[in-house]
This record gives sequence, C-alpha cells and structure tokens, in this order.
Amino acid sequence: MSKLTRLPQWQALQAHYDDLSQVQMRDLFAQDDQRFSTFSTQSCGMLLDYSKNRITRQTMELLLSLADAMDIAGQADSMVSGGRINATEDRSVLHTALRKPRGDKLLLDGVNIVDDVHAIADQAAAFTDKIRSGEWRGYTGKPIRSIVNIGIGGSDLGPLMVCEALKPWAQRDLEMHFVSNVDGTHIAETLTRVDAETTLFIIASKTFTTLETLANAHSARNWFLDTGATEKDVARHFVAVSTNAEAVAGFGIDTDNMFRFWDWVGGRYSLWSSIGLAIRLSIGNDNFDAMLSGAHDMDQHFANTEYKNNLPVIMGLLGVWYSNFFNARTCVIAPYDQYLHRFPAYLQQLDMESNGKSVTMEGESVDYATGPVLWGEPGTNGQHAFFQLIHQGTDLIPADFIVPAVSQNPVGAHHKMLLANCIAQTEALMKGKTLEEVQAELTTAGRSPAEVESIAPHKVFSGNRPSNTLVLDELNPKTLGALIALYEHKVFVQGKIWGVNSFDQWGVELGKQLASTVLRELETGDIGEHDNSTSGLLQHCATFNK
Ligand code: G6Q
Repeated sequence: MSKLTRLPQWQALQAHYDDLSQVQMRDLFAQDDQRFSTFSTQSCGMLLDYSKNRITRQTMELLLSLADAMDIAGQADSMVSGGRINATEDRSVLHTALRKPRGDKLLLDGVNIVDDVHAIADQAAAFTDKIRSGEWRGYTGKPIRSIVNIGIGGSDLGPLMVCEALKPWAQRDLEMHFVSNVDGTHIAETLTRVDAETTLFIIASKTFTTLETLANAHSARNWFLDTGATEKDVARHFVAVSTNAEAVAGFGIDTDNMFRFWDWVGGRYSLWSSIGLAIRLSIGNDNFDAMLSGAHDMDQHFANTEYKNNLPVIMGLLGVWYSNFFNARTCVIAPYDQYLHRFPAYLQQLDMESNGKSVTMEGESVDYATGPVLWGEPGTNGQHAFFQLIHQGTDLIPADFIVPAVSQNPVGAHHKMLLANCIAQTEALMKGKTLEEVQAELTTAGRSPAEVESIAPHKVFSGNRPSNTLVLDELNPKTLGALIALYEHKVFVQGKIWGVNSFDQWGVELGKQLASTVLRELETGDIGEHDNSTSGLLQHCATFNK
C-alpha cells in the first residue's frame, strides 16, 4: 500500500464510498431543497454549481480533510514563493509570478523577478502597439496585416485557444494564424493565405530546439526570401519568443527582436509570458492585462480562501473522488460557448501532460489512478455526437459544463437556447429516467403493452451521472484569465494529492529524442536496430521517400 492509500483520510473516503455508491442524486435533491446553495460557490466572476455530484456534506468533509492532510495550502505556498518544486528539472514553478501586479515583490536567487517580468512585458507591449498602430512597417513599407505564430504544445495551444476565445476583443484587420504541425501541409496551407510584405512571423519556442517549430520556421523564412525579400528584411518580419538567445541568434533572428522568458515558466503554463505575444497582438495590451488580472484574482482566491469555498480545491477534490473511488478514467469538458472551442484541447495538455504520471516525487510507483483522460467539444454540438455515451454508456464520465450567462452575440433567442440546453443536460444526467417513468410515457403515447415491454429498456437513463457547472458572468479577458488559472490550480491540487510532479514532461522529451534518431535513419536510408514492426514500417515508408 502506498503512503496515500494508507492515510486514514483515504481509508475513510473508501468506506464512505462503499456506503454512498448506490445512493441516487435525485433522492439527495428530493431530501434537501438547500442542496444548490450548500454545494455552490462564487468567485472571480463565476459561479460553480457542484451540487449535481455524488456527494453529501460528509463526502465534502472527508475530501476537505484529505486536502488538509496533504497540506495543499502549504504546497501552494511553496510553489508561489519560488520553492524548487519541479524537482526532476530542479526548477521553481512560477507562472503565478507572471500575473503579479507591477510593484509586487518576489525574490528568486536574490532578484526581484516581478520587476523582470514587467520589464519584458513592457517590451512586448511596446512592440504590440507598434504593430497594431501600423507604425511598424514591413520591408516594402506596408503595415503588418497577418501574424503567423509558429510553435507547438505549450507554445501554441494556449495562445491559439485564447485568441479564439477572445475574438470579440480582437483587432479584426490583423489576421491570426497558428502553425504547429511538422506536417508540411500546415505551413504550406497557411502561407497561401498570407502576403510576405504584410506578415509577421513569431517563432515561439522556449528551448528553440524543437524539431517541428524549427522546421516550420526555416520553411517560412525560405518562403519569405523566395517571394523577393532579402536577408536584411528578415528582421522586420521575424521575431522570436524564447529562453535561448544563442539559438535564436543562430537561426538568424536579431536578438533585439527576441522576447525572453524564464526556465521557471513551464511550456503549458506559459501563455501569460512572452509566449502570449500573439494574444497581445490580437486583443491589445489592455485586454491582455485584464486577462492577467483575472488570473491573479484566481491566484489570490486559491491562496486565501478556506478550502470549503475554494474553487480549485473543490474541483480538484471532486476529480480525485471520481478517479480514485468511482474508477472514472475520463472526464468530459463541455464549454457551451463557441469561442471556447479550443478550450478542451488546451486543457488536455494542461491536465494530461501535468498529471499523466505513475511515479511519485519520491520515485515510487503509484498504486492508484492519477490523471484521467480529458476530452470534449463545445455544446451543443457534443449533444448530437458523443453525449449518447455519457447518458447511456457503461462508463461513468464526470462532466464540466462551462457557460457564460450572457452572449457576446445576442442574436434572437440563441443564447437562451444555448443556456437551456446546457442546464437541461446537467439535469438529465443527474436525474435519468426510470423504467416506470418510461413505461408510463410510452403508455400515454398510445403504445401497446407489447411495444412498451420491448422498447422501454432502451429508453431508460440510469442517471446519477455527475457534473459541475461553471457559469461565467460573461466570457471576457478577465473571466477567461480566471477560468484558465482555476484549471491550472485544480491540476496542482490533484497532482499534490497524487504525489506526482505536475511540472515535468519526460514523455514529451522522449518523443523529441525518438523522432530525431528515426528521422536520421529515414534520411540516410540506413535503418538501425529495431523490432521488426518498426523496421518494416521504416523500410516501407523509405521506398516512397527516396
Ligand atoms: C509543455 C511541454 C511541451 C512544449 C513543446 C514545445 O509544457 O514542455 O508541450 O511546450 O514541446 O516546446 P518549446 O517551446 O521548447 O518549443
């Protein structure tokens, strides 16, 4: 038994699960007309309703005592004060410092990093103003009209998700493009939509060694030069965001056009840093600052709110409850907002790259489930696709519904329809429909007793399927910042309970190494020692790529 599963708090939860596992949420609601007010809380421009979960007051008490036992508050304090909590990479984890207001102080190795953060933010902000105002000109004297962000993983998903989410705040005559995949199709198709004279390429890479990003950056530069520009024109059309000045210079980008950040910012936590340059360019500095301040508000909420009203703590604990006691191996993210259509993809990286680990900080194998599989699509589209399985499939799939109370596009009754669908889904998942209810419905509809008997089982919904509902007052830069920070901290809480390092990513590093070995073999045709499937595949593909 592991340290975690030996804890009395864990064992109490296990015993409680045995008592509660057959209890129906519809009965809990029937017994308690205060359930919504007991199990909902508001902060940072959002309401979390977690009453449609398989919990009682006792469940929450037990979960909160687990948080106490794991000293979540102390661990969070260690993160935000610069402790080297990313032990396998010997680094601090300080994305929260990127959201600190000017004038704040956080010393790391004797340096106030908040000053440094704001100095770089000012550099990015000044550059942003020049591009957006048209003061910065391309090599033929025209203003910039297209931005192409070249990056992958953490250097792509966050900026892309936010630019999509905050389109109503975007400068619409500045088109945003994101190229991540090394598949030549991605860069080739993007380049057909832009004009070299009016395009700015942002090469976004923390390490500046990532194969995909460098390949796309080189292809973009070759294309730029092929359109008639010269080497000296590169400086007006290529900027870099990185921690690696030497590699940036080696690529041929003037380091005056480089926006720095720091090794204590993890890739998937980096959209708040210079990696967010594309976001600044799209929505402007004031809106970017509003996003930072929303995230900072959530940081403060996480740090200063008692566990029982603490959004990230509650959501993190509920995730543990389902992963470890109900054996729920996936959870669905359903944003009922078209602008959030990339949010599930963004969260997949944030959550699965952070907590997809099976060894504890002490190097011991876990004997319990850690990070679940996250997936999802915006509602209402999901309802016409995979929601069937969530309602009637054999797996228990906890859901997060996210919906803004008001729309940025109040067209007719659309928003009421969207809200109605979202709320109705949470109700149906919770309540289900019993066999008796289905039989009564079919009988009332005039079906014969034989038909009722044969059709009814198919129309039964077991219900008791849990969900959280997050209602944003509005989706805007500030609430989006808070929403992202909420999930960052939820992931932190879970990582700390599971005892894993949420801040390394050796699986990603492995992919980077493997690809370069195999690429060399494909390029030279000299296939090395592999299992015979790998050799067979390489030889097969090599015949098409001589
Ligand atoms: C994020 C991961 C990973 C990383 C990409 C790109 O936390 O480390 O997704 O962001 O591999 O890395 P670079 O920014 O170094 O190119």
